[in-house]
Amino acid sequence: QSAPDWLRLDLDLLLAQLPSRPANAHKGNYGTVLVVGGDYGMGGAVALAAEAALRAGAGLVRVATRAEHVAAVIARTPEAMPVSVGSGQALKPLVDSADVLVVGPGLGQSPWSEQLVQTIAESGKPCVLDADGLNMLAAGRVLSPRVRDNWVFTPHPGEAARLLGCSTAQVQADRFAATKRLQERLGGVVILKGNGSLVTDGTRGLLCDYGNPGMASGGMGDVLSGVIGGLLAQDLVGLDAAALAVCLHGAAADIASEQGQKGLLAGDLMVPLRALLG
Ligand code: NPW
Ligand code: AMP
Ligand code: MG
Repeated sequence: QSAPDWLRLDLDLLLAQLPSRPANAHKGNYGTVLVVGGDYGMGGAVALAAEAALRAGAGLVRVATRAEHVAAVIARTPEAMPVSVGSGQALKPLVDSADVLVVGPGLGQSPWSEQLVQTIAESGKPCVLDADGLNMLAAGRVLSPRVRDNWVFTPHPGEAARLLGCSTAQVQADRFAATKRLQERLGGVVILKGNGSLVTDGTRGLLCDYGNPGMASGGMGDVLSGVIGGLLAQDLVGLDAAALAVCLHGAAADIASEQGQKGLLAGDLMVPLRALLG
């Protein structure tokens, strides 16, 4: 696939395909997301992903993280349900009770992180793999996931370079080819993030040109992974969830940047995200 084959996404068309909620809807209709991550020093990443999954419309959101971060997640988003997990064994019942997993934001690459990712790889559940989840896969520290067709991988160019064993500059020199190669290696749906995020499931290539350089700040990718998880929990298929999520994320940042791009925070996307979903 070369650039002309990649379809430019339109947020309004994507939103028109989302069903509205029936009068008797309840939270059980909109799925349970489990966000896994937040090693020491990075509890904010899971807090952002969890809140974003709720803002994208998930019915329930749980968080598996370090004990040190539980109180902070509740303080930021009391609607989310954080649990401290010390091992892969402790994570298993949370994985079993979730519909969708969001794995990697702030996860780190410690033995603790490795155990958690391994439990997830063996679960067969739909999964958004981001950040350190991708880094551990690139480093060969995770067994091949049992099923990958229902996974969404969300590398930024640095993570993509680690997965492909090349430099960030080589990824950026031909982002279309890099995205295609990643999908061939990983399966599922791949999003190569950055200015003009690319999305493919190996059959269709999609290009998102929403978003702006105000998004070059910590936590933005963590919000995207939560939005994808929240949409998957509402039964969107992988490619549709990925396409809608990148557009919503970029468009929310465009709205939030009307007051200026410098100083835009990842948390500033939450309110416009909700407004866009209607
Ligand atoms: P270079 O230098 O150009 O070769 P890392 P991270 C590249 C968590 N966070 N265009 C660039 O490489 C995350 O979830 C927690 C071009 C850059 O130096 C992770 O778990 C937060 N290049 C963990 O931190 C908030 C690009 O990648 C390198 C690029 C580490 O994740 C922050 C940086 O990537 C963060 O989200 C682009 N568009 N984007 C929290 N509040 O808790 C990236 N690169 O080394 O993978 O580090 O992304 O910060
Ligand atoms: P991460 O590096 O994982 O925090 O992800 C950053 C997020 O912000 C991704 O969704 C990128 O696509 C987005 N982003 C960062 N910089 C830009 C930019 N200059 N233009 C558009 N989107 C950007
Ligand atoms: Mg990231």
